[in-house]
Amino acid sequence: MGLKRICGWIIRKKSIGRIIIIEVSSDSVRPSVLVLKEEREPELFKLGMEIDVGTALCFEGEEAPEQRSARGVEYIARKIEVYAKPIEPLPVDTMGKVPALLDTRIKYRWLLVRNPVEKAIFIIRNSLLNAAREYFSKNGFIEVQTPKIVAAGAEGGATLFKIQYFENDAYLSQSPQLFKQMLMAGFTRVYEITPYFRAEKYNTTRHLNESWGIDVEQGFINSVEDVLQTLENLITYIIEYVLKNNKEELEILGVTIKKPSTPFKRLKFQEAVDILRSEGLEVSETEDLSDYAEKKLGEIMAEKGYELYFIVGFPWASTGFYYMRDEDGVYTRKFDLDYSGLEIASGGQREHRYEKLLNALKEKGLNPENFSFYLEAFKYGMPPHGGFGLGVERLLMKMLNLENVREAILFVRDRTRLVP
Ligand code: AMO
Repeated sequence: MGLKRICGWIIRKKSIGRIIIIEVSSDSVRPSVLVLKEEREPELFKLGMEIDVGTALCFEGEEAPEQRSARGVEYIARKIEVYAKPIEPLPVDTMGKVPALLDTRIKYRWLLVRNPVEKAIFIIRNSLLNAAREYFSKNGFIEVQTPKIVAAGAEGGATLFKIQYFENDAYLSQSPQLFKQMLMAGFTRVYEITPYFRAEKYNTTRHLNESWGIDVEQGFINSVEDVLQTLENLITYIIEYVLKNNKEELEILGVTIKKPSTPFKRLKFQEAVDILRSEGLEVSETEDLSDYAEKKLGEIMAEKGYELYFIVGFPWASTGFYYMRDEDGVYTRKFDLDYSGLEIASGGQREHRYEKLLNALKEKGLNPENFSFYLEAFKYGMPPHGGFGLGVERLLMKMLNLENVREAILFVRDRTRLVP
């Protein structure tokens, strides 16, 4: 067995007579366990006496022939280099034995990622994004980047963050919607992994003011079904990837993710309304489902064995201007994807016909002049297209059974948090 060099931070130190056991948190989810024996390595043992929890170090060592620790791989050290010692006791328990309140976890996330549970969540977040990129690259999507400082919003004026852009007012982007659609004038499949900035004032377990989305747009589609298929395949790919690559992390979190069964149920919006009404809920036929109705529907669908399901055919009155309307004018080709009672994505087929799009903007009370840069892209051969936005934090939250969306992002931006 060869010599390994591992760098990290001490998260636990225990002395038992002439033995010191040091747990070092590194980049893998389980700590490395250094066993120092006075008899065997007196110099390193002496050093071990002087260093404590919080110290940043590197060590060279080899795996111990007898592995006794259930927490991580045990090493016999040959060399220890100390890089930094804490100048005061740590404000939180990085070993993870004392559970911290969510508020503390958010404040000290950068320090708590030393603890296996917190680290596991963000290693899996990384896998989720790796899986998505792998899926896209295998399926002919190219990654694009669109501006985050914009002149007009796509998702409604009330949730725009206004900023000063030299002499003009500008906004932080709520969604790459307008830009990913414009790119359908020259690419057939694009995706973007992007922040969404939304000035939503409410404080819920499912909303952030800065969240991340996986956005897709694909052209030359036959129907919205092509888009549903892409999202279904993407979600399945991500979950299978995490199940395959993150066994240890899932074990540390005590989470079992069910492999999704395909095809996901496609429930018509009107069917969802009827189901909810039959359960005694008051539900509007023209508005988006409330959080409560969405949750209730999740319970009903779970009883029928559906964890992931699409709600398709939202009423025009409830959607953004850019979704394609059915012939009846009442319903649209907009859909949501819900995961155990939480909307994790929405998307649909878009209106690609210039005149109809212009009318849709007007009907929604928007000024076409503010969207002229966008409208122009529909003049020169815009094919039928569609796509979706998938919330990274919400997907991670549901996969890992987290209670609050704030547990799924390193640095939280919400109604009350602007630092760290
Ligand atoms: P929508 O507004 O539904 O659709 O957003 C897409 C997905 O992004 C996530 N999300 C959020 N997550 C946490 N906090 C928030 N405040 C927040 N807002 C959105 C959700 C949601 O399902 N342009 C369309 C997408 C499209 O049609 O392509 C859009 O943005 O998981």
